[in-house]
Amino acid sequence: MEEAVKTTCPYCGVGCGVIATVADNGAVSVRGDPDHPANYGRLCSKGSALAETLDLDGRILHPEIGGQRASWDEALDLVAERFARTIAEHGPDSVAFYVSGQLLTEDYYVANKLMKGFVGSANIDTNSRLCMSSSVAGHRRAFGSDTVPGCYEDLELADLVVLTGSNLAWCHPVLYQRLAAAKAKRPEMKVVVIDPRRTMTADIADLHLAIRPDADVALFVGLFSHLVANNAVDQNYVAAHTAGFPEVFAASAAVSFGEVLERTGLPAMQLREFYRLFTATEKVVTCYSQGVNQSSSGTDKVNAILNCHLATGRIGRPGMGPFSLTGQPNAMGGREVGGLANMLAAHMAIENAEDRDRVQRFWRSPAMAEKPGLKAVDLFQAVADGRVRALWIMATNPVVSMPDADAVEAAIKGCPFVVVSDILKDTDTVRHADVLLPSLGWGEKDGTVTNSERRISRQRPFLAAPGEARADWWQLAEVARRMGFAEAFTYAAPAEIFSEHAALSAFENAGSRDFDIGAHARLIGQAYEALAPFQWPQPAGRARAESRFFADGGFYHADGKARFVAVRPVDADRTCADYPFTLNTGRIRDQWHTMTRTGKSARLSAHIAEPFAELHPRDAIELGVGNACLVEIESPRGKAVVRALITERQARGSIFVPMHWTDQFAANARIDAVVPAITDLVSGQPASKNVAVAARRFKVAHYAFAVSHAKPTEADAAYWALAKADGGWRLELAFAGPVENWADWCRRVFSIPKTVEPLGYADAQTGDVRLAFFDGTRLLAAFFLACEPVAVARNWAIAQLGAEHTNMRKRFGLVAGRPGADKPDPGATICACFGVGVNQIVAAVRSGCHSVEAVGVALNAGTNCGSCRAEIRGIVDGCLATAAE
Ligand SMILES: Nc1nc2c(c(=O)[nH]1)N[C@H]1C(S)=C(S)[C@@H](COP(=O)(O)OP(=O)(O)OC[C@H]3O[C@@H](n4cnc5c(=O)[nH]c(N)nc54)[C@H](O)[C@@H]3O)O[C@H]1N2
Ligand SMILES: Nc1nc2c(c(=O)[nH]1)N[C@H]1C(S)=C(S)[C@@H](COP(=O)(O)OP(=O)(O)OC[C@H]3O[C@@H](n4cnc5c(=O)[nH]c(N)nc54)[C@H](O)[C@@H]3O)O[C@H]1N2
Ligand code: SF4
Ligand SMILES: [Mo]
Repeated sequence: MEEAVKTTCPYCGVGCGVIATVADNGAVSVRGDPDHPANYGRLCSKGSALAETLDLDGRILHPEIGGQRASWDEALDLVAERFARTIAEHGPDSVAFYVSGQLLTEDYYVANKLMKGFVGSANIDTNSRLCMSSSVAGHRRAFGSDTVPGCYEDLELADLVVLTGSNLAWCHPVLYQRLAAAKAKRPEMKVVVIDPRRTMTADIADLHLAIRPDADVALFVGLFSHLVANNAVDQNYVAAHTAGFPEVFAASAAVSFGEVLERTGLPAMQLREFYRLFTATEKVVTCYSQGVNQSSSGTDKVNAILNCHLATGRIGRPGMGPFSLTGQPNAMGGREVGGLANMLAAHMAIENAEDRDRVQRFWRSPAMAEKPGLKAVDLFQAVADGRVRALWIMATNPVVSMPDADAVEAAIKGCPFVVVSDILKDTDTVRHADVLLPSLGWGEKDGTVTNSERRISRQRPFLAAPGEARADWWQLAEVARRMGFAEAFTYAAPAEIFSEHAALSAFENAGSRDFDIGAHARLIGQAYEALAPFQWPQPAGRARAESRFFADGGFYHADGKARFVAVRPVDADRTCADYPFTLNTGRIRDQWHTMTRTGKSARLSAHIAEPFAELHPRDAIELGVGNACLVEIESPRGKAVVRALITERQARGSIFVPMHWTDQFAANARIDAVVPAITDLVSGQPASKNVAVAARRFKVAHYAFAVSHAKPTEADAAYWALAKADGGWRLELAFAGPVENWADWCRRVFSIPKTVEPLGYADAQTGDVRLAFFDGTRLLAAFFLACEPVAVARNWAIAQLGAEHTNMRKRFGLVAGRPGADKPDPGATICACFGVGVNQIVAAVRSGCHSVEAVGVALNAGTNCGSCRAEIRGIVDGCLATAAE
């Protein structure tokens, strides 16, 4: 019997409901949950491909100590003993946890309770430091609490949606689709995108402001002055519910329009138009994400935005408000349990003695942390210099995602005792673990997550635990018991943890704290199993009609008023003669972070299969970098080598490189090795989007492309980038010089038996080499080498892995590296769901499909998850424009 289980997508903070079905033969399929209020049935390309990421390839199936298989008892005893001993010898601050917004709330709650209430240190920080901490700090300064006031519906109800530092189309695709659909229905609705790059999100924008890096404070300070000058201030709201207006008024007045123009680099017309729209429109939502948070002025950027919404009283009402988009599936849940080093549980403050006392009484804890702990960057610094001597890393990959990543790797390597809980055996971080604990992954684990609009949903298991893998909360509770805290960690199931968390949120609360889910404090067994998605707050016995905050004030500072925060624009140009470019880093549509899951899907890997650097065409010319050449990016911290992608979407002087590639997928593309650990002074969040770098052509003698049935072993090449492909793997390569015997090289890297002779040729004149290895009618590997970037059609070559090569003509066709006349090259994949390539779309446009919809009818492209619709529109528009010339 097929079983359909309602659960939640494990990727972005939109938090879409998913229905997973397991067929009798074990095959899993997923679809959007039509009843879930985040997505109403929609899923993006990553959500739709979830079933392709669930295989057990590379999973850790049992604990390991020093690389050797161990029993759970041995591993847990060792972790408890080493942590206890380190604490006894060096004090509670000599140990630390580094956790993740991808933990479930239950896991996170237990980790935080153990460290802050029982170890007695606040040295627990999380990858949310790299993600949300500027928003948390900005919210707390303005509101007195870390509250996101609005909900998703506001984006549909607004007349103006401002997206700043957010690539919503790629990073929160279903929310983007909801916005795009609302705008299609009400074309008078305006969208403004503020981003130094022209991203796919700008596709639906009425106005795109290509702002200079980190000029956001200037932009919003200028807006504040404009609102005041044009009588847009809501005097009643400001008088009744806020404090600090005069100071901000004075600070803003000190920044002239001319200064704003200069700092933002925007044309005056555009800036005026944005200010006019914002001033004239009552229903405004301002959404922001990492272009705001990941900055040395991140917290000020947040407050500059909040100031404008507070001044106009546009907050907490339908279609109005500031909206911080959370990145990870449970970034919000992590904030609820107080997982950051400078927070306490249930939105209480660690620096507040009453709060500490309250939590201590509730937990009956022997040793409460008395001061904030180390924030991520400082934490790894403390690991490096030996202040932290035992570290537990859970559900995050800091060797890839932390700034100054090589120094972080060295710190982890040098740490006397490192525990890693992960699902994969081989990641850039896992490889340095002394103790490796196998965790449950999505589909196996059981608990709750909270999305960007404060909606708590269940993640339910539908697969059996593989091998000996166990839940993260269980691992933590077992170690806590072994450290002597058995009574406080008796949990037998996640429901018990959730109800304790809910009870703490209501404990001595009575409306004094925003986070209150007391209605669920006695949730057990079946009720927890059946828990439907709900938005907080949900206090016990006091039904709340409104799920938004602050329309009528009620802020969480002692006087109930919000604070305006006087912020000043700062000079953020870090470039100099040696490092003349600004490196900006971020995400692509179809990969998730360090690729440990999305990298398993051939379909998702087809969208962009290689690490790249987006360069402006004029910069590329000056650097002598042609399209598809390799480019080296260097800062004083490190280097990376990636493919050049030349595009007008990129501003001059600025380079965009994705954050995703790891040492597992490329030779040298961990971009955080290049990013220095510059942080926001208030939040401690690293500035990942504004790095001074040098760029140059990476000179190589040969470029190559290969497809292989077997996973290639580590290639000794100057450059390589590996990706999953249908029927095997694809490998981009470059070599500094010739290799003695190319056939032998291929045999070694593609695990081909010595007995298999290649079909192919080496052209001494052009330097081209083409080799194909067959096992009967099946292709084992094909290798194409040239002195220029290899022009062979990638999708065609990949398709040969699955094809039957019945006769010699076909086999020679492969070596010639040309698609047969019968099989045109589909080009780079645009629609991941149906595998439709750019060439196919261009052909469809040429044959009369002049809209995204028409292309959809002809090719199905863009008709499933819709994530690629913006790209299809770009291709259609591009073709039509070319045709009109
Ligand atoms: N496909 C995909 N989706 C994801 C993720 C993923 O890995 N892959 N990760 C999730 C997570 S954890 C997060 S945090 C979110 C992040 O979601 P986003 O914040 O939307 O994504 P980013 O690409 O990091 O950065 C957003 C934009 O900020 C712009 N930017 C850079 N500097 C500035 C600046 O100074 N000012 C302004 N206004 N903009 C600037 C960048 O050009 C970039 O387009 O995505 C989530 N969704
Ligand atoms: N340069 C640059 N750096 C960045 C960013 C950027 O924009 N630019 N963005 C930053 C942001 S916003 C974020 S959120 C981080 C993300 O960076 P990371 O958190 O380091 O990235 P992930 O790949 O999501 O790491 C999750 C790890 O947990 C494992 N895992 C998956 N599920 C589970 C589970 O259930 N339990 C356990 N124990 N393990 C599991 C995965 O295999 C993987 O190793 O990167 C940050 N770094
Ligand atoms: S938008 Fe996509 S990645 Fe984000 S939760 Fe929904 S399906 Fe998952
Ligand atoms: Mo994030």
